[in-house]
Amino acid sequence: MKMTFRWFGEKDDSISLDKIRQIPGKPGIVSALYDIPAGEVWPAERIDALKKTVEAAGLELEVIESVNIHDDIKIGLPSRDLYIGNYKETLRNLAKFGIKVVCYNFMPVFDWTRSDLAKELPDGSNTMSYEDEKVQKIDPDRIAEEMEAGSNGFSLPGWEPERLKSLKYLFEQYKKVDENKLLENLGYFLREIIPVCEEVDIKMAIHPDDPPWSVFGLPRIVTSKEKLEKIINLVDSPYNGLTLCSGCLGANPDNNIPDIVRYFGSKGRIHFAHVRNIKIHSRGNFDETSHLTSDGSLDMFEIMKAYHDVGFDGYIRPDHGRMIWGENARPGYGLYDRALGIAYINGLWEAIDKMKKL
Ligand code: CS2
Ligand code: MN
Repeated sequence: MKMTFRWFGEKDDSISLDKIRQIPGKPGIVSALYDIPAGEVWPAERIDALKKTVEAAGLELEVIESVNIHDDIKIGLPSRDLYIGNYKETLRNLAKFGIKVVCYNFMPVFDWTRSDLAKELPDGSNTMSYEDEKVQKIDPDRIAEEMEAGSNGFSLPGWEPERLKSLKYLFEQYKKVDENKLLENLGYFLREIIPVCEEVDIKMAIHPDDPPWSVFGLPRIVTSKEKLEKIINLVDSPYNGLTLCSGCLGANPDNNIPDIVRYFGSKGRIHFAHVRNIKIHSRGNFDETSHLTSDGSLDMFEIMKAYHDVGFDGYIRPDHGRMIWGENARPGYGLYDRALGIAYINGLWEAIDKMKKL
């Protein structure tokens, strides 16, 4: 596995590359051009500049999270062809600078959703929390404001103001899109772009829906093993793969993460692993926790063992962390708890590896 760490760029991250470089094992960087609205082409010069900044700090940039998909593609409007054309151009530009994996999601309108971005835990740390009843009651028109209010002044990935301008219009459009239609539209998109991916050697890695069930009545299709299977079968190519996010899928206790890792990992379809733990209080209600198994509901040893058993050699990163030791950073993306997550994941991996050789 190749360890990485998500970074939001020089202007919008509280953590410098110099600090990331000192994390044990020196992880690679996962980043994006966060200011480019979904649907537009990423200019080669901007990718070049990002790559140079990362490399000047002695680090590597091979994974992009995310190149977001324009809603017209998800809805299946005639204008999708224009946006798909732009997506292909972006992929070609990324390939010129050695990008190997592109993470994306196919969630209608909103990216991840939480009811609290800084819930205080008994030990005084803060974490992101999800209570289904609270979330489903929020007026979708207001959720963008609520998320922004709790974001410590940082922009939130997937909540770019550009995308949220025309919420009413989008909700109207999605009335015609059920789960089957959304899957069909994903198929249309993948059939167009995967040949380009094969040509330029970039692997696509779809991120699960967070949480893995419908919110605000919008359809969601990246939620379970069965749904992931449908997605990889839309185009049968190793370039059509997954970002396996344990904390997202694991929020539904019916999803057995080690089993899902083994299943898709042995098919060579997991290109990017997001490792995070959550504590499920009751169905639909959970807090994000430290990565440690005993702090949450997921067995991180079993998850890492599954990756090891299938010979996982893709990219991996700790996902969200809590805010600890008084840090002020983007919710979920502080330095300390994620760095602890890396140390822990690396520790599990080394132990599993050496135990097998005894
Ligand atoms: C989130 C998402 O769980 C996560 O990793 O931070 O914003 C994620 O980056 C996107 O859904 C991927 O497209
Ligand atoms: Mn994730």
